[in-house]
Amino acid sequence: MKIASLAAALAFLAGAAGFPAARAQAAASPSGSDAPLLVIADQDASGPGGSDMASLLVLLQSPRVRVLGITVVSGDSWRDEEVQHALRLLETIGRTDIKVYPGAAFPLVRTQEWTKLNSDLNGKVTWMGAWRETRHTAWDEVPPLDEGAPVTRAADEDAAHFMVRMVHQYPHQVTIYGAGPLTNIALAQRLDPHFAELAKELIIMGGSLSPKTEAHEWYNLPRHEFNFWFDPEAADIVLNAPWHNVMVTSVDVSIQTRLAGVIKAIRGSQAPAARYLVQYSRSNGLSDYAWDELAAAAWLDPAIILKQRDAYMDVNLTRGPAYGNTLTWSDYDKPLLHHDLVHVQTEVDAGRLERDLISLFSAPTPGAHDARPLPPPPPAAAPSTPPPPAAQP
Ligand SMILES: [Ca+2]
Repeated sequence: MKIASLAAALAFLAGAAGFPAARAQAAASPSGSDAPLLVIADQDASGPGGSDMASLLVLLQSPRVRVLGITVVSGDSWRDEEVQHALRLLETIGRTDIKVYPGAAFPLVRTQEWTKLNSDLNGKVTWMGAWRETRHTAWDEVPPLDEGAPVTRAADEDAAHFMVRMVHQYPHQVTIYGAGPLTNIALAQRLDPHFAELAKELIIMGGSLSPKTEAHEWYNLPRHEFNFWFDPEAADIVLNAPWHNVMVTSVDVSIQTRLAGVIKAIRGSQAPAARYLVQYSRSNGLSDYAWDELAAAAWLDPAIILKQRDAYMDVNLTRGPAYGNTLTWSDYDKPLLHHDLVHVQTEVDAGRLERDLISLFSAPTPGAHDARPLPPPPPAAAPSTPPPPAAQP
């Protein structure tokens, strides 16, 4: 791994004004200074609204980004429903030219049944995603969507094969953005051991180090984070793959943010992205942290991040209370097993993030065509399904 590449250094130096940082990244990339930033958005695309969808909009709304495809993994919800939400989002903003690739329906090893038994023995987990007790549909059952069913269909190719194909087609140019459980990315790495080294970099929302919060999801479990927890073995595979650069948005930095101001500021915008987010806003108090939005926005504008630390990172694979917890080491105490340093964001400029998100969401969607409007909101326009307090979406 290139711990401090020239591109990253240029990006941070240039990031003091607007969005020039990522242009510096592009300038140092093989694709040239004016080339779009190529990204595959891997997401547990629950919806409508919420962090999963908003983060896709961060990428889709940037004129400097070319989203090669959206790959979907079970996590916050089940894959098949998430695929439908992603398709409907693309229809809403008029970007049905971007395909949605279904990925893993289940984690590699962890099961819902084992997890339930483990919680009875070792304590409850606040956010269970697709496994939450309030969800009663089967994994392959798609309930009616609040935003209406999409008219487009998912791609025939699966997520992992698509990702492998793209890094071979655009070697060292594709950023892998992983904002769900890392199952799809792990499968791609196992399909083709050259996958990680052929990618440009990995951006992930995952892991937790020492978040300053009294929210019960982390107060007694500071190393717990949903994406790593849901598929620990996948996270282990991905964190041990030979990436050139890994940037981690952890719980520590996400909980320094709030999205209520963003939703308030874009409420008057007629842009399809803004109208979608306002209509399905989950901004209802404690749970309006920027999770995946922060990972995406900080990739585009590294100056959002005020501090980061380098660490060796892995996931606890021991079946027990700590299964799926984040592990980190320094040079002083790291194990003999091979690990590469990752960059963990630790402090955020919340005001700059808010300004960037408002600017992106309230703008027309680049490359939009034949947008399919949302159904009108119900008379008592309230968020459709308020998430549990402080749960990580
Ligand atoms: Ca996610």
